[in-house]
Amino acid sequence: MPRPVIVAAAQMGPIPKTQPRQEVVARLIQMMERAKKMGADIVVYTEAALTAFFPHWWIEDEAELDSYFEREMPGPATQPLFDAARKMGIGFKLGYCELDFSTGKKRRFNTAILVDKQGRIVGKYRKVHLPGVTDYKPGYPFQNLEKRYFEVGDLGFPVWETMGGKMGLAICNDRRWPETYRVMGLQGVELVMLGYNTPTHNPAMPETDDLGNFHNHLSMQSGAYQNGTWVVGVAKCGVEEGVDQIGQSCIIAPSGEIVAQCTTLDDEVAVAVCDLDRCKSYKESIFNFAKHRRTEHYGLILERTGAGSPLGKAPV
Ligand code: ING
Repeated sequence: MPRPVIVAAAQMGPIPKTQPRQEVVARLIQMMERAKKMGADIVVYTEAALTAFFPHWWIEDEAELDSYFEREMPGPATQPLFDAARKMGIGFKLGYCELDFSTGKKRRFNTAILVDKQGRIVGKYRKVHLPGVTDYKPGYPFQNLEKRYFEVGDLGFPVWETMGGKMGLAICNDRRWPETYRVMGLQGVELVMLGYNTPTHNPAMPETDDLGNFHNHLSMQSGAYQNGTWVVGVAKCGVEEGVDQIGQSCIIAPSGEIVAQCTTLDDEVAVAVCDLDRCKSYKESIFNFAKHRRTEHYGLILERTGAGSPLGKAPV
């Protein structure tokens, strides 16, 4: 029987690096109110939804770098978002940059949390696939220094039973890797929520610039179809601190079809009724992993081709 969850993709236009957190949170709440009016149960915000995407520039000063991170969640600037959500009875996924001191030393992560309709943080994910480099690239119009500013996520790809279904999180570059969806697919995920900051120009691979939007949707549509799950991908888009970023936030069905899409490069809410029961027909037929996957053969095939173990290191 149908299990509809109404999901809103809350796409964000640029966040100027001078825009105070409070003003950004007011933008998030405005979109939450619009989503609520459209009947949404859950609002999906983008990656690094509280600040400009600072990995695009070189930062020497530690205090400046830390100014883009949250020491607590919710903190004074984000508490109003949690209060508004609880008042409206709506859940949300928020991407932000996390300062963690739980191990006794300062650690920085590119993080996403899942908050239920009572305002409780039911899930946290830290970005695993960090693109870019650790050193400055002279001559590039902008940098990608995620490997310099963040540690690799240490929480895996969990799936939580909440708000009527099995839900998982990912962040930006994660969406390009099949393992991201499959590790959650093996846990029965029905709704993957992710955000992205993706420039229209890739200085390291300029020949693919005209394929940016295609690769964006290709990655998420494949992940949805091959794991029988809904996928919601939400952009931070438009020209942010001189970097032009793609939009086309979308909501994708387990069939791989895009059922809702943003069409501007600014704050915009797109909503769809996601019947989580539509996952079943894929999970129980063409992608019934128990019946059709042959993991015992993948190792043999890869050994024969000399490509190493299916989950191990790629050949150099
Ligand atoms: N950004 C980009 C992404 O994976 C990138 C990196 C840019 C990849 C352009 C390809 C082309 O969408 C983040 N933040 O991961």
